[in-house]
Amino acid sequence: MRLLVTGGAGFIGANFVHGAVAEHSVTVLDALTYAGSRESLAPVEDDIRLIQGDVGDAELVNRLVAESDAVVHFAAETHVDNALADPEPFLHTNVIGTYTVLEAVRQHGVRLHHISTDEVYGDLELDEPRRFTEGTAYNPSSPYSSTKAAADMLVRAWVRSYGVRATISNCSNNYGPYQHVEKFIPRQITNVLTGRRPKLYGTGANVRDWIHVDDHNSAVWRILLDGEIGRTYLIGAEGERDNLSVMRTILTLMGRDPDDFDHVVDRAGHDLRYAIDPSTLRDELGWEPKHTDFEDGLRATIDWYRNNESWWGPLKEQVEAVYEKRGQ
Ligand code: NAD
Ligand code: TDX
Repeated sequence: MRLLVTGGAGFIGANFVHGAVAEHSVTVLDALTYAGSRESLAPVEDDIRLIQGDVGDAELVNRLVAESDAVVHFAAETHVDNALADPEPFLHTNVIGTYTVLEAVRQHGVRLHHISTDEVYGDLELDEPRRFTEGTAYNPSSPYSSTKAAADMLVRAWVRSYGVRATISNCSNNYGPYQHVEKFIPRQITNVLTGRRPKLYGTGANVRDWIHVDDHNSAVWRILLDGEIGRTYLIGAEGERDNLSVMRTILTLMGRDPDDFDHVVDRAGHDLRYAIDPSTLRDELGWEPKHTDFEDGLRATIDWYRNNESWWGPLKEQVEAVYEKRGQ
């Protein structure tokens, strides 16, 4: 296939591209914002075409979509804390960017897979048995999740109104190599590696449902190849953990005292718990996650950050300076 991967220089997109080049011809469209980097695509740089550009640039997107058999749309502004500080880029990239992709795939009849998040469903209580399913009502809490929800709604409307051939997936929290050091797990690992104390928001009771990035991407492939047009699939690996436990596990795996971290100012409107019921994907498309041992996955991720300081080192100071200003 000739694949157009938007946001392919970001965390999940780059891991996706690394796995795609063996069998497919890949064009990456990425604005190379602070969150994207050429270095993330260095292992495959000779095998891909990387176009630096904005997913909201209709002329450019139209031209690239016309040359493609399928689009996998990862490009987004993704960090909740940044969205709280300045929502505008989230409106542009997540909403207008998705609209621009939809108009182009509509014009050229190209298959689209739209990447979304479980955060569109809002949050759950800690003790409720319910998990998110494909039928859960949208109830986003943050400027980030509301723009992702808006994008999902546009995709659904373009399928129904214009017959666009699209699928959507809503995945839980990813971890693994090439994740920006602004995010929870890489931030704590690189704090330890640079002699800083890790930072936990509030009490750390918030629960996230962790999945290894390779498992997310293997699910995306299942949906792209065999998913039913118009459908939404939830992706998760039954990996619920509270932030305090994850923090203590990282510290222990890095040979530190598990309580050697700071409690910092909590996030405004902080979603309490996310949890995905992945049974539809498993039962209908036969997908299974491979990285089922979270500690093993974390250990390998810690090793990756230890061995790739040249990738994250240049980003670290500035990220921590911004957090420090916010008291986090
Ligand atoms: P990321 O922030 O690491 O990467 C985003 C990429 O998009 C970057 O390379 C950036 O340069 C690019 N980009 C941003 N604005 C752009 C624009 N206007 N035009 C073109 N490119 C632009 O994000 P990620 O964690 O890899 O997330 C990828 C997708 O997966 C997003 O849609 C996100 O909502 C979704 N998602 C992420 C997670 C997670 O845990 N990280 C979980 C579920 C869903
Ligand atoms: O330093 C920190 N300390 C801390 O306690 C940071 C950066 C975060 N946290 C907490 C906040 C969350 O409860 O850890 C949890 C995870 O935080 P993030 O890594 O910012 O992820 P989250 O807000 O859960 O959103 C992520 O998963 C869903 C991605 O950033 C989104 O793009 C994705 O859609």
